[in-house]
Amino acid sequence: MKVKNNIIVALDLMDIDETLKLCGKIKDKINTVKIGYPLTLAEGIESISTIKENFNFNIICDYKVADIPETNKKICDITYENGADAIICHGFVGPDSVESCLNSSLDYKKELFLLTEMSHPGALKFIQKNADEIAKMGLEMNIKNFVAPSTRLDRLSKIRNIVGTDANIISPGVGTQGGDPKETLKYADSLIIGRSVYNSQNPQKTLDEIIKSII
Ligand code: OMP
Repeated sequence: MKVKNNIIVALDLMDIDETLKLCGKIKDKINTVKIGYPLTLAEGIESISTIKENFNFNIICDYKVADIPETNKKICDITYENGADAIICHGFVGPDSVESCLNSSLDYKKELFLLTEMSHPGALKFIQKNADEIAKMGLEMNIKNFVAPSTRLDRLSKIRNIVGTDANIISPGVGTQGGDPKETLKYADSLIIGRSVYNSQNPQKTLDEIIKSII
């Protein structure tokens, strides 16, 4: 997946018309978006194909898939069938559950991102303690795409060291959660940015400023 300007916009709005309006404003600056439960639960799984048909963006479905293997397969299959180019799954559920997502991505010739450590403060309590092992598991399973936090550059750097330079890391937490775009791109391949863009009075200008700051 080639991410234009190394920026993925998280479309965490809950209204498809508002989302399409935003996409229209930012379509020249980016080519990759992430949608998650907010939009999908509000507007349905057709949100994926609606965005695809209108803008032909790469679409990452952030469903943080975290169930038993059989259920993971159902979730991933239907998400890819509805037009997702990639899905984010959780790693803490273990290798069988992740493998099920990976197999679905291979069946549909699509991509899978493995979430290692999360960006929010609560991640310190449980997931951080196991994030290195989750990253190692992904590497052993031949997973190429990872999610790691921009809010803790030491941890992002550690996860980059584990997964290696060939892996693709996308990093949330830039902007509103405190992560710095340029510093993050020392270790990650792309930034995930939500509120700073979709809550901006002028999303194009905000993106231009971020793009300028990372050159
Ligand atoms: P903002 O904080 O508004 O920029 O949005 C960040 C986006 O990244 C949201 O869609 C979150 O759900 C998502 N995210 C995190 O913030 N932290 C994580 O650890 C993982 C994700 C994610 O998987 O995308």
